[in-house]
Amino acid sequence: MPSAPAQRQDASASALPGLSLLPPLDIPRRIISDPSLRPVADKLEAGQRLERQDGLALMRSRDLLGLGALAHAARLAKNGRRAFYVLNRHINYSNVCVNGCAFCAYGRESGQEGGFLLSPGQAAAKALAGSLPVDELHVVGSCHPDLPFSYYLELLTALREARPQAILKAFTPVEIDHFARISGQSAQEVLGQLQAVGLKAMPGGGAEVFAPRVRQRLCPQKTSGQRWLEISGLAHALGIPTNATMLYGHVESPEERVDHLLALRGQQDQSGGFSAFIPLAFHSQNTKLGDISPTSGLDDLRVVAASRLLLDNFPHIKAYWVMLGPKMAQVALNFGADDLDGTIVEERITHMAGGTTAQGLSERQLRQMILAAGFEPVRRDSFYRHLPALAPAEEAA
Ligand code: V47
Repeated sequence: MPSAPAQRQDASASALPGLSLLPPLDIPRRIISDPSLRPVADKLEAGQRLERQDGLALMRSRDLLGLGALAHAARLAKNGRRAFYVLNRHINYSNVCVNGCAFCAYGRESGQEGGFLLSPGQAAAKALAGSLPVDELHVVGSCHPDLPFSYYLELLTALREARPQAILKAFTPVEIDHFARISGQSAQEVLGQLQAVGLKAMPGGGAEVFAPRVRQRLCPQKTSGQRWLEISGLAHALGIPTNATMLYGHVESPEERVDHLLALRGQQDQSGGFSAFIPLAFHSQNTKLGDISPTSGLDDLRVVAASRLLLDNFPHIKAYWVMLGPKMAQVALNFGADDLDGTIVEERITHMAGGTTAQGLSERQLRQMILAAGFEPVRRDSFYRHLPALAPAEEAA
């Protein structure tokens, strides 16, 4: 197995990767049985960009093997057989939130039982727990009704002091929008101040589905899709790479999914700073949408595959093992995904909504999952710079 380069490269070189679209792909056509996927295969073979109707054909198809054949060809062209993971730790600083989203089991109103808030010192103590290295701190919380903007600057300062080697990947565009409102500053000013105290990258949460119809039903108080995209673009202009997500499996239609992905692709054409796209499978337990059934395996893999193919300008697609479950995440590596996310240590958002996966995984477990699925594990940092594995070499299970 080729080993990952041990040297870190210059951060600015890889923070905003140039946009590379898909080259003409070699498609094993005999695997495709759904006739509606043939025009998609034609375009991919010719190196042409997919359009809305292609996205709809993908998002509606039940030809799982055909979807996999198309997406895997795109994955091989983008990332070969590499499968990335990160030694990260999630820090949730608060769940007290003004938004009250119907899909969320994590948020609490002010004064409601189960609400929590960590002081910057308490968050730093969490970041410091454990003896293993942490390459990334993934910091998200809520739109808190009372905290001043200075809290967030103090939070990042405390985390940076606690774990100076870890990259601070913090705050979704929704939180940035909230900070701008409470501080009376522009989103650009807010981002600049956070960057000055150590913000290096941003997670992709809060995107949900951009369609106003869906937002009106699920999260009418939340930042609009247009503003979410705008703030992502502002971060990119400051050299802050960000991620993007789509929460699927609730009230959205195939058209609304495809339009969400095309809006992300359009933003990436303009600002170029998205690193990874993460499809998020809806978990309904303890939410106001508790009667919605879990997503099917077919749908999980179809969304991963359609994302890989439509988001031709995104370098990476994550199969987030917490929401998919480790087994489905392994399979997703053959359906376009090239990243499993990471060690995480403590996860709240999915688990409060009925998620049954472990709280965290060890590096060894992540590497074994990747090897057993037939891929090459690569430890990465938040900028996808390769890092040497901690664990000794293992055999595939
Ligand atoms: O913003 C909330 C979603 C997101 C539920 O950028 C739910 O690297 C499912 O964004 N069922 C948080 N999903 C998670 C997230 C994320 C995770 C891993 C990596 C990255 C990254 C980002 O989870 C929220 C929301 O969109 N969410 N409630 C639920 N009941």
